[in-house]
Amino acid sequence: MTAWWRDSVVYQVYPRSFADSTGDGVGDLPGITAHLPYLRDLGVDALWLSPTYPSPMADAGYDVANYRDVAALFGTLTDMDDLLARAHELGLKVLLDLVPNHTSDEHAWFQAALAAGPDSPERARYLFRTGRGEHGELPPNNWHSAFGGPAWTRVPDGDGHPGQWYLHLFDARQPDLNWENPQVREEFHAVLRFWLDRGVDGFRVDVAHGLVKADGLPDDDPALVALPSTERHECGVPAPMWDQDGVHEIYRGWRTVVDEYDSPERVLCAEAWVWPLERFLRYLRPDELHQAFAFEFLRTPWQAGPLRAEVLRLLAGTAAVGTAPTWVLSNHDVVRHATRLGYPAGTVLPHGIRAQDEQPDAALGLRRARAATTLMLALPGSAYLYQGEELGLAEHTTMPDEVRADPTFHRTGGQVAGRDGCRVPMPWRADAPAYGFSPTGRSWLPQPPTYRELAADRQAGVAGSTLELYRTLLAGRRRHALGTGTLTELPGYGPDVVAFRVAGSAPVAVLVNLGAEPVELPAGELLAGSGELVEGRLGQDCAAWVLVEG
Ligand code: TEU
Repeated sequence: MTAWWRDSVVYQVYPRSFADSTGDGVGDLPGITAHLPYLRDLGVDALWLSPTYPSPMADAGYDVANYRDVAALFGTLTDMDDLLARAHELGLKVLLDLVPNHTSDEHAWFQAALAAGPDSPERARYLFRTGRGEHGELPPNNWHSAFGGPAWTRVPDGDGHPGQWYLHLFDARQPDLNWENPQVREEFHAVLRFWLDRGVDGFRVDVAHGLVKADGLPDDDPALVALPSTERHECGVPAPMWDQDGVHEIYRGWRTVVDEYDSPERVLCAEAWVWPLERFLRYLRPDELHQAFAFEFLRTPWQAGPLRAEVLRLLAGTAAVGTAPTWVLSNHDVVRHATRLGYPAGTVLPHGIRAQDEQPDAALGLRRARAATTLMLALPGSAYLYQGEELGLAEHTTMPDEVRADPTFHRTGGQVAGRDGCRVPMPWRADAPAYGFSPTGRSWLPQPPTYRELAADRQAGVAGSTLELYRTLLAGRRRHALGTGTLTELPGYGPDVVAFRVAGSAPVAVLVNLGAEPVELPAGELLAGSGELVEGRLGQDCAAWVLVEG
């Protein structure tokens, strides 16, 4: 039997913004639990919760102060147990977000490290170094934080004078752990067990490619060090802080722990921004992580050639290591695909969009986003959805700067808008306060007025709505076992058409038309379409599934 995760569709819940049960304007665990039937009805197999641990929220919870509890803002451990129990009752699996690269500066270990001073065992759990320069006044190396600014912060010594520096690849409030330290390794095995024992079905692994740093923390290439992190990854020159060979031993250890829990099997999914493909596939070897997000697919421009090539390349690559791809189009770190695709193909988007930036063509973006999802959900492998994409939500592109919370915005002195625009609370009911997100109408980030028409209650049961399209696709994918199917190219279509035959329990033709010329559909039953047909033919930026003859 195929392992459940091989073809699962996982829905990412961003807890702050999913559903607020208390009225404080921030989503919480009871809010999620109350909406689990919605996720069951949508037709997903599992949910992944972005971090809900105690945290000062300097990076929306990706700064963990205690790995064995729940933040009061989100609820209690009992609320988490209730969520797990209810999800399992409904046949849904639950993944948590594990953040192993760094802790919060409020974690007991970091506080102890500050108090203990240089050369102490407490500091050895992190990456403290003496600075360069005559008085140690310069950072130990030239690395940059992924959020902008230097990757080092200096702390005072016991006598109040400037002392050592510590490394943080992200915010200064997210000190990097030292994974060469056996205590760190033991601690994370124990954390895995803590949650697996409570019934959690797996973890998404944050910054999976960052845990091990090059020996001696050498300078990065000065010409490349300031590149945004994704560009730094794909430039082809190895970086001393990413994708070091030593990281794989850590995952082999985790796999051993996770494999002790086998009914049901538990899963580890890597967030690893790693290029080229051969390096990326190393994370997916049979004794390492089960899944790793196909970010290269997410980044593929809306053009038939590159899309076709990327699908085939990733299927072949993952097959060579005995697994299947993990497709994704949106998450809490990237501009939502309904907005991304509303710009001309090949546009290099800034990290977040502001009112003064060029605005997307919203209708075009939504049309293409629906087509992109129609393609993705037909593909063999697993797929991750990000909350709200099933409603066709766009990025909030005109959010006032005063309300932004992403440290990227603040660390770049407002140069980079950051990720708040994709993290806006969900619209559930068009006519309720905060569109049903919160009983008091409060919302930690403002919702744009366009969310009203997109509210879940406006779309449920409405033929042709994005919500119903997702339901149809998820049901069809399940019925025809497309996730475990085999994919071949369908011959006979022009260069602007992506055309595949996916043979699950029955053969399904999947077509995406990226050209201006309408395309004839193959004979068979039309299972799903992302847009209206034009005289029976597939229009531009539309996709369809057709159940074809054997
Ligand atoms: O993201 C890690 C990561 O490398 C990027 O997606 C990052 O958000 C981007 O480069 C910023 O410029 C993960 C989480 O998904 C993200 O939300 C966290 O902020 C980050 O780790 C730190 O934990």
